[in-house]
Amino acid sequence: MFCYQCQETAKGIGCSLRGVCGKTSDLSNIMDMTLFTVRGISVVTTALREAKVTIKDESKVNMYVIDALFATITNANFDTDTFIHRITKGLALREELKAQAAEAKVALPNLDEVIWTGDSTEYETKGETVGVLREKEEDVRSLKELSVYGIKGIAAYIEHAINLGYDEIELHEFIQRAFFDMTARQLPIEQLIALVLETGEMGVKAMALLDKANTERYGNPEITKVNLGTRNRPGILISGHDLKDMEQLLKQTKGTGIDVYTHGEMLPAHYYPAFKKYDHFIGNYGNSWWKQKEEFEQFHGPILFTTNCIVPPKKNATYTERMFTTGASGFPGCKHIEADANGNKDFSELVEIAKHCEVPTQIEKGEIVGGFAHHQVFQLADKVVEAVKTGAIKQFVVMAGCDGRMNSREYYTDYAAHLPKDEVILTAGCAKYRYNKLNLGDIGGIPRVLDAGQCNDSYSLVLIALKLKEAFDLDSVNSLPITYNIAWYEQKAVIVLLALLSLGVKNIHIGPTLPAFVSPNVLNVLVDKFGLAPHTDLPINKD
Ligand code: SF4
Ligand code: SF3
Repeated sequence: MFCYQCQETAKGIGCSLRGVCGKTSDLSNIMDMTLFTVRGISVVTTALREAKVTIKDESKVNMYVIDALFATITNANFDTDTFIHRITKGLALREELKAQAAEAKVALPNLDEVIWTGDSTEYETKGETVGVLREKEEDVRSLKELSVYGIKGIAAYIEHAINLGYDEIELHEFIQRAFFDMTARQLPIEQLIALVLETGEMGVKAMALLDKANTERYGNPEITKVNLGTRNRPGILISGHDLKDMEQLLKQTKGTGIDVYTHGEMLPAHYYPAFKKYDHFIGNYGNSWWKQKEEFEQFHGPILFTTNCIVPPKKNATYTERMFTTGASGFPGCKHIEADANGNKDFSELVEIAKHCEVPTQIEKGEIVGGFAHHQVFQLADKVVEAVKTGAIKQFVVMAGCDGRMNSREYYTDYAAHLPKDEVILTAGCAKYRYNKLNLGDIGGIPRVLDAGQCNDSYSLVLIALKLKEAFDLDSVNSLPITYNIAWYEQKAVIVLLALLSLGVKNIHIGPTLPAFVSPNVLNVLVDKFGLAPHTDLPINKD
């Protein structure tokens, strides 16, 4: 195996024996083989599209690609069997597409991805040869993987939108054409850089699509106080990013005597008007994803993972048998809830288990405030602009992104805690857990930590920046008093970063380490062209 797609990769170089995340070598090879099938399918679909051939069951093919990519995101799915099933299904789909190409007399490139066949006993060995290191030239590999990781983030976001009935064919065509270009063509470095930026542009579109889906279905997020405590009834804990799952769980638990709590990235579900009507939707339990081993023990009730981040439970964990997965997520031994043909899921088993569980142990109490997505902030725009004009707010600091386990991430807590009192943090994603309980106060009623929502809601932060640019009549977002201090961990933060770059945002600082997959030459390009810098250039304010 070789994997270096996340921030916690071994020694900052790459995981080669076993993933720091818990991914085994055989699973990693099987995931590489899954990406091999995605490349093969993408080569054929793109050749068909270029020849103007209508693809049969196109949405089935598109969904296959999206799901396969999403499932390989860090901490989304640890279940090798589900990937073996995906590969078999993917190879069969590729053959169907090849038959369409033959019928329409569309020539296909003679690539391994297009012609290889084998049975499931061969997948792992084949996977060993088709991973990241198949590309020998370091800078080419670096640029390709930068695009691939961004595309994985896009795939995750559009899967949530598709679940809500929103889709854009342009995004699927882009993803598959990008894999075609990276597989069948020898793109020079300049074109690979262009592909990275195009990935960012598509990231903006994917986040806009998901924002539209979430807000049209559930209303615009609004300022909300989220309870951190518990009450005296058993509960179900829901984690991940999928709001359709959230909705279905709330509907199905209504009137059952079971409460619902969010964990990790599901916290922002509380900000949506449509979910506020459920009086058994109690609050947020616990903290960031990596605290789950301790927090799930104390929750006592069933836990539903709708997406990443899953941390493999310890062998003696008491909650493994209460763990459920759905969507692209999976964990061996945990029950997976499939959607029916209409996208409906049956969570009744969780409800039945919950009825026999102890009530959650209270681990915190009090409230936190969030819900500062674009619509809500626009309503406060006059107040915000006035505060900037009078000098009450001197600077905004965008601290969106992911959280992670490394001790070095305490930097973000210290950085936030010591920010000058006239600076305001704009956040989104699970990175917020490093400072969202610090009680940093407010500036004339504007809280100093404005949480827009999940990592995909970084889109809101972009809209807010554009609104401020307009309000101050500036030529560029780079003239605004905004510092970017982004924390990254997995591939959704990669697409957030590429989206910001594609919008022309400069001087973004990232940490707690630079990505292992960015080669020294590629880093030079990012530094020269965009002023990308490590977070260490933003020291903690010691005044
Ligand atoms: Fe290593 Fe991260 Fe890959 Fe897991 S996802 S194997 S920790 S690089
Ligand atoms: Fe967090 Fe896993 Fe990325 Fe959606 S839940 S931001 S790390």
